[in-house]
Amino acid sequence: SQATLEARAADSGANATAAFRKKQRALDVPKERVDAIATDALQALHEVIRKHRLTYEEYDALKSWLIQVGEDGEWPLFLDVWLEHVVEDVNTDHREGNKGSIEGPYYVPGSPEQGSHGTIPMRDDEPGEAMTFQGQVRTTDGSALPHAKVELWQANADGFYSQYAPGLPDWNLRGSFTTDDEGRFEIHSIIPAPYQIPTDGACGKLIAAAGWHAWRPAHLHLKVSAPDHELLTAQLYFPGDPHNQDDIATAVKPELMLDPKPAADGQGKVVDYDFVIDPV
Ligand code: MBD
Ligand code: FE
Repeated sequence: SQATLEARAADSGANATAAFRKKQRALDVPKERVDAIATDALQALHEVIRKHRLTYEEYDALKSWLIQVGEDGEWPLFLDVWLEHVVEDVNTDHREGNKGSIEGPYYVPGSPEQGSHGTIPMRDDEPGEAMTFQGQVRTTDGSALPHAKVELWQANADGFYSQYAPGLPDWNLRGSFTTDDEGRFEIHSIIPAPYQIPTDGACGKLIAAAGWHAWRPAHLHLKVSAPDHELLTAQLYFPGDPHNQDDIATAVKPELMLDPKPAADGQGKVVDYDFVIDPV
């Protein structure tokens, strides 16, 4: 069934392209910025070519690989895995509140609202270890933020995201929660599996050709928002995952590590995690 899993995984890259086209905003980057950024980007590449004295064989391999990334619909995957972490860094390094992390290719806005204490949409027989994810949302002066929005999306116990892998209900393991009067939330879900980026598309070909691995550690994706506050996009990780040290997407930070504890009723794990978000 590994072949089936990988074949299904390959759809994810192409689906991410279709989804991005839907949410894409107008491209209104000013001419001065395009000039400055494109000039520097090209110059950086020229330096790489000189440093490594690129052969024509390598130049042609690059051309055919770039064509393949587009044909496989994997530009969102490529960009989010290998570049977004730096974009995230330069856009959030002024913040006093919680560290965040990259959004990645699989966010879908508008997931079902579940209140302050609720269960994320999932199948009756959803495989995986039960997880209660709970905490408080505060602003940087320490006061609680009631009615803040906490969106959670995650892979299932097979490492697949709904709407990007076939055969899953549309909103499976995607939910929106609203903090209570004390800024608290409590979410019932399952612990996600580690995620292997598709190995049979162009990104997988690069990974194999370079002798890298395709793994991201198991993670939860979150967006935390409140009026007059900066949107926090984050990922949270589980201790002991072998890929916390070598995430292919370079999106792990020590501040994003969870501390799961056995649940009092013996059913799975409880994780406490608070979010502090910055006023605009
Ligand atoms: C993911 O699930 C993900 O979070 C990122 C950043 C890239 C590929 C797959
Ligand atoms: Fe992910």
